[in-house]
Amino acid sequence: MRFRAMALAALATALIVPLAQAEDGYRLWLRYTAPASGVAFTPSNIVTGCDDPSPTIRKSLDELDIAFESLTGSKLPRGEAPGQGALVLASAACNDGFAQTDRPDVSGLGQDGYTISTLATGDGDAVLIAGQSDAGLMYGVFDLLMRTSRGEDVRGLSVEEAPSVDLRLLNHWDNLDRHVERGYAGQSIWNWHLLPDFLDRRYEDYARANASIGINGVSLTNVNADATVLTPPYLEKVAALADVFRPYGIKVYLTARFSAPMELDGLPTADPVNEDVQEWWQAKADEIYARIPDFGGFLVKANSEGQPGPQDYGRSHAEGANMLADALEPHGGVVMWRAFVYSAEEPEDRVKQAYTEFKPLDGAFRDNVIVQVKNGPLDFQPREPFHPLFGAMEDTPLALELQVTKEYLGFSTHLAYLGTLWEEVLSADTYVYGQGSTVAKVVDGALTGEPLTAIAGVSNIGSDRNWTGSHFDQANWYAFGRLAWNPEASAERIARDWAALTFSTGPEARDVIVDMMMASREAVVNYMTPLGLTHLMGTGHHYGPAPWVDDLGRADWTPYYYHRATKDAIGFDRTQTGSNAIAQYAEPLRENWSDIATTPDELLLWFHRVPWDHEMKSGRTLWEALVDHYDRGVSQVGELKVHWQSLEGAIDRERLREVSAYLDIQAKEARWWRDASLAYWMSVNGLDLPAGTEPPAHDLGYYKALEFPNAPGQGE
Ligand code: GCV
Repeated sequence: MRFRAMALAALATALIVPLAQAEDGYRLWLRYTAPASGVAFTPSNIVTGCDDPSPTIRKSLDELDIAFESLTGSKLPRGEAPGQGALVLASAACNDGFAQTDRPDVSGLGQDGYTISTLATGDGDAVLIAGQSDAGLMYGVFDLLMRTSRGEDVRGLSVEEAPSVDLRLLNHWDNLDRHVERGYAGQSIWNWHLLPDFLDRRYEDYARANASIGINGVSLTNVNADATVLTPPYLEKVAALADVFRPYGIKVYLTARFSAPMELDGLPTADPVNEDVQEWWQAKADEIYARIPDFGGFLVKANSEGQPGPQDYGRSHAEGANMLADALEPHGGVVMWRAFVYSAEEPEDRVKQAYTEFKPLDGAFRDNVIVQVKNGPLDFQPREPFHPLFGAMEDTPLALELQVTKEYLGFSTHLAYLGTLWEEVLSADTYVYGQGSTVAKVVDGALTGEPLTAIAGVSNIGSDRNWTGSHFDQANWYAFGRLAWNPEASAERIARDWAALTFSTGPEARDVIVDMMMASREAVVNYMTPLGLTHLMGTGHHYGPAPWVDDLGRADWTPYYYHRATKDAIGFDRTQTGSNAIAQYAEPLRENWSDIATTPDELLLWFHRVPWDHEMKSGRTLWEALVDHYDRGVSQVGELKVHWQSLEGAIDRERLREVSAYLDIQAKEARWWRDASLAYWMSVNGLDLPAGTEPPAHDLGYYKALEFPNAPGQGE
């Protein structure tokens, strides 16, 4: 029997080793494979400035071990004193082990900042990574490892880095039953049933990945919130996750259901001015902090899409947020209060409503409240103008909310690199503080002077082996972290770094991948919602085209509400003659966007109602231009496929094959989008397709009859 067991163990090892190296995407951008040019610098040893490093520094040392073992075949030895070729780690709390003359100055680097520089020692030059905090030091370690993985020589480097934004959060829309709202990568990674006793290894790998890109907060649960997460058994589970994340500098946040005092403890009301309600939340905050001393705070969706909130009692969003803020304030917690609200009564153009609601509340929020605003005024569409609240709230900290999961951009099957979408938003000029008042500068506090700054990304992470449902969607997680750290970073530079870390450091293959990524989002816009069209997706699940839908419970959930196509014209008039949504923007945007001639083509039908025969800047009619965009989108996906196939032999076969199959799905669905959209527009405008254009493969009835009751990620 003993022999049998050993034989089985040996077999298991033989199976596990190759599987562990399988190109299944599990290792994300932390693959630590030797770059094509070789590892430029392998330190002789690692020296830390303290005998008893903190958990964060210990995790940094573990990461160096994992990385160098993978990169070079062996871990770096530990050294006693800095010398020639050493890697030296120092922070304010880990500095006193050095001789006075060798002691690095770590003051002034800020909470999460770090430097990588040369440390001259009596024995030659060492590489120094220094952070004021241990978390800063850890970010520096990851930076050095990423550079080394990309083939850079870190000797002689002089890097000084600090994040521009304080709170860099992932928002999971994960339910307690592990369904992920708008999730396309399997179930939630939080296994609530097995927590707190079983800690999946994934939790730590998730934390490593987040720390490597500077993410320092995680809201665990859906904003369509379940109060159960605030009960003692669940708080114990949350505390177990917080313990895993803490050494990586990551705090946990929870979504707070506004009606929790009623649901959990039978209070007759959740009115924020009621003293019992206030005391309930104070006691709840005390209870949470007793278990999780560094708890980040609450994320709240209130009075939006059926969620309870202060308006149920005639109170304002500020009154609701401030009540929670008062409960968290003694513990240092924050409230992230979402501005994604629109009235149940549909009083005005939906894209105006958040501004109408929140602008009058500017200055009314407590200092520990951040109003969290989606990048555009509608809802994470493939393209929207930036949200007019950016710049408009001069006395209120605003967090930018981005959607990493691709609810409206083809789920996880379509290749759509969101770095370019986010760069477009962040670099958009609000003009509120004069030219150059970009959204990035509003969000990072440079213009407003707000002391509290935040960016949140709706997570695309799930239990799929590759974490995000597709290999390329990992890039969106990565890009989110990089842009949250530095909202002025270049999307192309981020794509290049990611491609080198995941697929190839060989410049040719890397450049092919970067080119594909950079073109991908515009391709999606072209075949889904060109020329400023928006919200044309299937009802509820948002999978595929359904521009014909015009009869849902409320008009502003229908595609028709947004395109308003008739025989003569298409588009939503948001100028002075229409809903006047442009009045929510500053000059000169207001003036530019009032006039069709000065409105960029990509926002044309967002702001204007335009006759089908309108002559575009290109000289074509609107109809011809629209058809051309659909065709372009389809052919761009075809090009993505050709580029991808050219990588055969340059990247591993497993991922080559998987991405290839996904691109085939995307090609099929791009064609579906084009054909269904054209069939519908033609049924409305009665126009023929321009000469030489391929007709839709089916008639409109075919597309209308398609149903997808089991499409993934649906909401309640
Ligand atoms: C969590 C959109 C999504 C909803 C989501 C909502 C929100 O409407 O379709 O699933 O709900 O945004 O951001 O709150």
